Amino acid sequence: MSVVGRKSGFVAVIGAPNAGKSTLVNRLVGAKVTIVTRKVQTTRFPIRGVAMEGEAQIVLVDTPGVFAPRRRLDRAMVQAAWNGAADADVIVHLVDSAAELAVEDGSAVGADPHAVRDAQSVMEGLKVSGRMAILALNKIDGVKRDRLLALAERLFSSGVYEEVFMISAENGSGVDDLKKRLASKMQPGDWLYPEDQTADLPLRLLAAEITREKVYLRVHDEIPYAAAVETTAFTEAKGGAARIEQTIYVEREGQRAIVLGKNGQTLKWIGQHAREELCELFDRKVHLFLHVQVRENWQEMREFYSAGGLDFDV
Ligand SMILES: Nc1nc2c(ncn2[C@@H]2O[C@H](COP(=O)(O)OP(=O)(O)OP(=O)(O)O)[C@@H](O)[C@H]2O)c(=O)[nH]1
Ligand SMILES: [Mg+2]
Repeated sequence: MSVVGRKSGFVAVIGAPNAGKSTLVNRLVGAKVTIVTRKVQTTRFPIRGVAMEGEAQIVLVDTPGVFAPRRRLDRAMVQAAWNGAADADVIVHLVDSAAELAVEDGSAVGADPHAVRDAQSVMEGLKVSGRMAILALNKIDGVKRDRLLALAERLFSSGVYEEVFMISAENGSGVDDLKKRLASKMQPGDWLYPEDQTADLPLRLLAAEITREKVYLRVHDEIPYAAAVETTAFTEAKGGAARIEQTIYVEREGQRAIVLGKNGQTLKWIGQHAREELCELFDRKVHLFLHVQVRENWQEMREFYSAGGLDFDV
């Protein structure tokens, strides 16, 4: 039986790569549940974060960016994003307003040409699905007000949005209003998670994601998308510490050398930053051991997909 007054539901955050979806989910939750980098295609599988607003529990689903898929991993990521939207009670389409205006101006520069950063493909997907979404224009900290309003009008005229919010996921502006609105759209029913739980990612996976974030931050320019991280052991050590062993997979020997760096300096940096964050996240001492291994075909290995809930066969 549900407790009187309680409400809950799922909100999927979808959008082009780099729109700020993970930043928004972390901001709404008030804790880091999903990793953020300035690179496109950071999020690889749907991640749930739990936010509370009064008596309402909002389960946010961070999704991989929607773009024109090419490889198997791309296809699985894009499908996971749409599945996340299909299963949710509310869809938030997050748009990087600065990038969108750059596309309008013809001044967009994309490091990866197949990762189209505009709102069009998501808008079309919404049309096909017949679902209405909340449009959230993000990164308003970097755009002029009049251009923002014109952009809102243009996107809203597509007819797939019920409302528009203008926010900055980074500095929090407008996010409280959006959160209140999402809470009001939750349905009567008991909470889906304990009140104090913010994430539901298995610890091993979360730990691997934190390390992957550091790998991305440090060597993404040299080895775009070629790295994956797996937690191979997560055990108790002396004095209440956790012992975590992880393998960083790369596709070629040369990439292994890049991840290691001169005298192992790069790997040391990655390990140090990951360890610090893991200590904070798990609120305990962490001994982290990183290995780098060449596995040419990790993107074709089934277990990488199932671990993150991705479908291998798409
Ligand atoms: N200026 C500004 N930058 C932002 C804002 N929100 C997010 N960012 C930045 O945008 C970049 C991408 O953020 P993410 O949250 O990783 O974006 P994402 O949509 O999850 O990206 P993928 O997982 O790759 O699809 C990061 O460098 C963020 O710091 C914002 O409101 N303003
Ligand atoms: Mg993301």
